[in-house]
Amino acid sequence: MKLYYSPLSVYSAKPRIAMFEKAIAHETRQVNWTPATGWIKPEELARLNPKAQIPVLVDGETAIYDSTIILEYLDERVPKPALFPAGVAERARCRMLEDLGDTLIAPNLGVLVREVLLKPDASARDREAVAQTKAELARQYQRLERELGKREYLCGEFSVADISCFSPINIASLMEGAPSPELGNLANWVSRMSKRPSVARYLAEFAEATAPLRASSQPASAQA
Ligand SMILES: N[C@@H](CCC(=O)N[C@@H](CS)C(=O)NCC(=O)O)C(=O)O
Repeated sequence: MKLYYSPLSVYSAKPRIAMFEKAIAHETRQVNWTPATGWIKPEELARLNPKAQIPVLVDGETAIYDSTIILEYLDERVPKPALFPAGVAERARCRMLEDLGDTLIAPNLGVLVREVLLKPDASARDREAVAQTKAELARQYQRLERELGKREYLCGEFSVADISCFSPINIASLMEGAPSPELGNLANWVSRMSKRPSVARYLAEFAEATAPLRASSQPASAQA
């Protein structure tokens, strides 16, 4: 198998963590992003995915795009360890929580990249846009706090829901969008997730890829 992805891409983290979790050996083709260029896409990406987006998984003659579809494919192709719960209702809940990460948390990252990461000088930011985004993130974090309750993972066992919610929370946390530490269930879950070997491996790759961005987003006064 071959994965087109970027360590900076919120949706690419999903197959990356799932493939580490399932110990699926695979080749990779990294797609780069810089603030100056945006995504630098390989010419074949539009052929593999009509949306020309990452991630894309190529398995023999089959190209699969969209992180949610890729995770379903991987779980059917390599069933163990399972990334979906067993019961029908639990599976539906798991898919809804995966969707929460993908469509209610991740879309807030655009504003944080534009207004926080790329504007180290806070006085230049669109304060209202940042406040609205943080308020929306806080609403979703409160929901996750309730969904977690006393569970170790969102669906009991580790699942696609954890992967999908963790990725945007981790990226938002780099740009002033971290969950409040008062949300204790969520804070414990973030810490548990970060120590899980598949996630820790992804986080090491993420830290390496974001080091130059983190350095350049420091206000001039904080730079060495
Ligand atoms: N729903 C898709 C979204 C994929 C997506 O938005 N990928 C971004 C990177 S995180 C991308 O390729 N952006 C480039 C573009 O849209 O041109 C998924 O879950 O895979």
